[in-house]
Amino acid sequence: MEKVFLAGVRIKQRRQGRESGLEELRRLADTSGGTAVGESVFRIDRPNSVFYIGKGQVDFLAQQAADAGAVTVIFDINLKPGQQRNLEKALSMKVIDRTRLILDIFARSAHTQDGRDQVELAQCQYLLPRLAGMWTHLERQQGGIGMRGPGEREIETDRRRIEKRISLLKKHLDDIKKRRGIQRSRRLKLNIPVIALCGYTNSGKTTLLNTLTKSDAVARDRLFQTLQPMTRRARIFDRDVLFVDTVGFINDIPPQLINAFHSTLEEIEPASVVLVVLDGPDPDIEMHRKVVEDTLKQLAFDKIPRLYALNKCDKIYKDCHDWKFEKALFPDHDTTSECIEISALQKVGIERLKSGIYDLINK
Ligand SMILES: Nc1nc2c(ncn2[C@@H]2O[C@H](COP(=O)(O)OP(=O)(O)OP(=O)(O)O)[C@@H](O)[C@H]2O)c(=O)[nH]1
Ligand SMILES: [Mg+2]
Repeated sequence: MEKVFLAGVRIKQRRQGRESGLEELRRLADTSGGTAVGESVFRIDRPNSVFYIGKGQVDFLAQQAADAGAVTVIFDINLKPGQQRNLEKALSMKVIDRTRLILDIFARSAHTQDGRDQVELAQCQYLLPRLAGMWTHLERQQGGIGMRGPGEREIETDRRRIEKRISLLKKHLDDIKKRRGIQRSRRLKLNIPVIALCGYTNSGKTTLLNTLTKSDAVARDRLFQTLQPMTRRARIFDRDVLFVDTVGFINDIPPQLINAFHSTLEEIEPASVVLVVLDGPDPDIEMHRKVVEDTLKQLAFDKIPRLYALNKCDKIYKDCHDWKFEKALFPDHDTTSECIEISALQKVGIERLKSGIYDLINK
């Protein structure tokens, strides 16, 4: 396990509700194979162009991370290539930002060729503007004398290689997009309602898909287990339906990933119902719900009727008799979307959920 130091950054004025801790960053780091040996949260007025955080904070961080024996510092914000480079120099350690960390997890989770191509495209796009900086590092390590010339040439060669790779991958992804489009229109012709399971990563989408369709897709307690959409047919009372499992959402999703995974997310498009799966006991549930809603809006899927499943309620209530099974509405909610308490794992509340779906598809 790689020893990592977690660095959170909070902008002082931008305090929205409960300030979330570094719990998610720790989970992300853990999923990508790191062990957190220490952490600090830095409060700043505004990001600075050199290091993002202040110079004094950088010195403090360098000391803390070194004392903890870390070899890598992971930030919970996105850094510009220059900031990342300056931080690596100042800290004498590898610096990973949020996008790079998430890309790394996606790379580990991509088990199909399509998934690997999607991740590689996102990684290439992330890498391209950072190439020049990588050479600076090498130069520093090797003394720099006489290195500039060939180095610059090497970067040019690398850049061209990566650009070529990007256009090849884009072509692959176009083909995937077409293929998925054909499959989708075939499904549409069947005239079977599609129910898309969407939600924050690790909320239990795949577990719910398994429960609803009696399948055995891999569900695990790790972030971004599912990268490829999966469609399963099932019956709800007298109607055939298709459930689609989708890639999980996350706060501050790297733009490169949205682009690369667009064909995956297009599977939500033909849905009659978006079933939003929420991790009920998670203290960040409000943030999760907001991220899901914002992402659906960004993808222009916010007009599709929505139903909420408050999952993992077995962790909230001690036994099944305590369950309210209310079709609770969120306090600040402006629509009449229902929220049904369920446990995908213990298979509780599933009939009620099915009734909710049934009502929506028969509207
Ligand atoms: N206690 C409890 N755990 C659950 C429930 N549903 C899912 N889980 C657990 O939550 C973890 C994540 O479940 P997944 O179904 O893989 O979640 P997901 O939303 O598909 O996650 P990604 O594909 O990674 O985005 C697993 O360890 C599940 O066993 C539930 O109702 N109760
Ligand atoms: Mg999943």
